[in-house]
Order: sequence, then structure tokens, then C-alpha cells
Amino acid sequence: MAALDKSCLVELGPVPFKDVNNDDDNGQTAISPPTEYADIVATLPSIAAIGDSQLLKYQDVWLFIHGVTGVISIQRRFKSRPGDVLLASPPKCGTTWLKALSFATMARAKYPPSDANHPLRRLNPHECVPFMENLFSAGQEAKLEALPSPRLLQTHMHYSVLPRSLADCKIVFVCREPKDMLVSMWHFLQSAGFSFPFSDLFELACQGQNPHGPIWSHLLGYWTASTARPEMVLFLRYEDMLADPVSTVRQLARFMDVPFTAAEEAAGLPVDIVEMCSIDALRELEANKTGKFGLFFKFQHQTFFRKGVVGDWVNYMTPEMARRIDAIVGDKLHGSGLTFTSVGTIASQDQDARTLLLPTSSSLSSS
Ligand code: PAP
Repeated sequence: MAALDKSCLVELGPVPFKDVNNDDDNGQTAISPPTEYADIVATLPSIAAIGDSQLLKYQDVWLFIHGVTGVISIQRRFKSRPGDVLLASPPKCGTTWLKALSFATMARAKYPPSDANHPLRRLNPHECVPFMENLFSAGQEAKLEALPSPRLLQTHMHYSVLPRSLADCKIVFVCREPKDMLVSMWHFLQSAGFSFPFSDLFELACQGQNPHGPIWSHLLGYWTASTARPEMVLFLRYEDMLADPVSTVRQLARFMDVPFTAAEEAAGLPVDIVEMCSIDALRELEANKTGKFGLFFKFQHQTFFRKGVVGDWVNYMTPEMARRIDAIVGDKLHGSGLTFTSVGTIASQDQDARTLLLPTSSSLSSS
């Protein structure tokens, strides 16, 4: 793939997706799912999961049916461009935050964080950076073509199912301690109208059958890629981002080949970006208090900004549940060098839990 002239990246920056594709109804009336994959979909193993819905197993990943169509369509139709940057994650691991930080960092010349009309002050982060599966499953991939380079794109796909053209892009992956991820996912699905006990999602996760599961193969795919090609795959953890968001922003800028200059550092740009993208700042904005995201499932913008802490799992899991999933995930990750550490006993208060559960970062090669 031909390289993009990096000197122009800072000047250009990504353009907010919604500024280019501004449908009144967020693309609702233009939904036109591809039908040519019906034969493939019909043969896939399926399970009844999460209320009345089904999950299908496509290339060893459990997905809602729209997700399957989206992934197949991406595998067959996506055309990468020089300069594309892919943000990848399991759901509920900090995608919204990573979108905001990455967009603000890459677009800082055109949209300084001091700008009162900054795109992230008038749009939800998901309206700035498109979710690929959503668009391809709705037959709306032309909207990605309309987006000028450099493009920031987002996916929940496992590394193993990425088409070559996407795997060759620069990729930023963010993950999160799995128990907190599951609690966040449960709240999120409840907010979209799914009604089921947390224990259902927990059981699915233990079997590797949660939406976008197995959790461990999602993690291992990007972990392995990041250790093999650290200049192309940046592996981040939500917990590390919370502990030191300014360092994360600097890391993002370096990785995207747009490091902060001495003048930008002196002007406090990394700190300004972190403050603009903090959960407290974002959740107060009208764009995030109102509106919905999603084509097949609808999620209120406000549901993307819940607690934003480490260790909320203690409020939803028994010690036995925690030990069980820790053991399963630990066993699956064994030997990879990737670990998640839950220290101590179950705390009764959120605040105690946060201090107990901060992960060790000894296995991180990316910091
Ligand atoms: P998605 O996969 O549906 O896009 P994602 O953004 O990855 O969701 O995850 C949402 C989580 O990130 C929420 O965690 P919680 O349920 O445990 O609270 C949400 O609160 C958290 N989050 C969203 N924005 C921020 C932010 N700016 N800073 C820190 N955490 C955030």
C-alpha cells in the first residue's frame, strides 16, 4: 500500500463522520442490508441468548445476525486507503472514550480543543468516528467512501476475521478487565430494552458465547499482533488510560505519527484534550444527553457514559463468580504474557474496590 505523506496528517486530520453523512434520521430510512450472504448465515451454528435474540457463530466469533452480515460484507467489500487508522475493541472497553481522544488528537490542528465549537462539543463521539459493522450490515458502506482521508474507523471485529486490507492499517486496540466489561455490557443491553439477569450474560461469557465472544480470543488476537508488530498495533488498557490519560494521549499521538511538538506541549494541548474528553465533560453536553446511536439496535447517547470506573463488578458478582471467570480467562491467556490481576477480597464499597482492582501493567509492551 502506498504511504500517505505524513506531514499533511496534522493539517488535514479526520473529518467528523456526521459532517459528511448528515442524514436527518441517522441513516434509518436508507437501511438496505445485503442479501447475498443469506446462504452462509443460514448454515451457522446459533444459540438463543440475551432475552429473545439469537447469537450466530461466524468464524469462531459469536455475533448478533446483523453483526455477521456486517463482518462478511467488510471482508468482501472494504477498501482501505493509505492513512486509515482503525480503532478496535471488545464492546464496553472504552471505545467511546478512545474515539474521542483519537479524533481530538488527530484533528487538533483543524479543531483545537480550545474551540468552543469543537466537533466533540456538538457531536457524540460515535458520530465523529464511524462503526464499520453498522454501516456494512445496513448496506451503507458508501458513506465511508465519502469520508475524506485520513479516516478514523472503528470495529468490534476480532483480529482473526479482519480482511488483509484492514489488518494492514494502523490499529489501536483497547481492552478492559473482563468482569468490568461484562457489567458494563449488561447495563448497556438493559438500556436498549433487552431484559435478562446478569447471570445469563455471565454464563454465556464463561462458555465463550457472549456477544463478540470469546473474550479471550478477542484479546489474544490483538495482543499477539501488537507484540509482533508494535509499530502497527497499539495495545491499550482502559485501566491504564484512567490512571494516566495524558500519557495515553501522547502515546496515541506518537503511534499515529503526529507527536505533540514542544510548542503544543508548552501550550498544554495533551491536557486540554484529556479534559475535553473526560467522562464528566462529555456527559454534560447536549449532544450526549440527547439522541440515539445505532441502526438495528438503538442506544441513547447518554448510555455510553455510565460510571467510568474500575471495579464495578464487585456490585454484581459473587466471589465464586469472580473466581470462576478469572480462572477461565487466566487459563485461556496462560503463556501469552497478557494478564489481568484482581487483587484481594471482594470489597463492599465501590471506592474500596477501585483501589483493590487496579491491574498490574507488567505485561504491557506498549507503554
Ligand atoms: P461501546 O463498545 O458500546 O462503544 P464503550 O464506550 O466501549 O462502549 O464502553 C462504555 C464504557 O466506557 C462505560 O463504562 P461503564 O459502563 O463501566 O461505566 C462508560 O461509562 C465508559 N466511558 C465512556 N466514556 C468515557 C470517558 N470519557 N472516560 C472514561 N470512561 C468512559
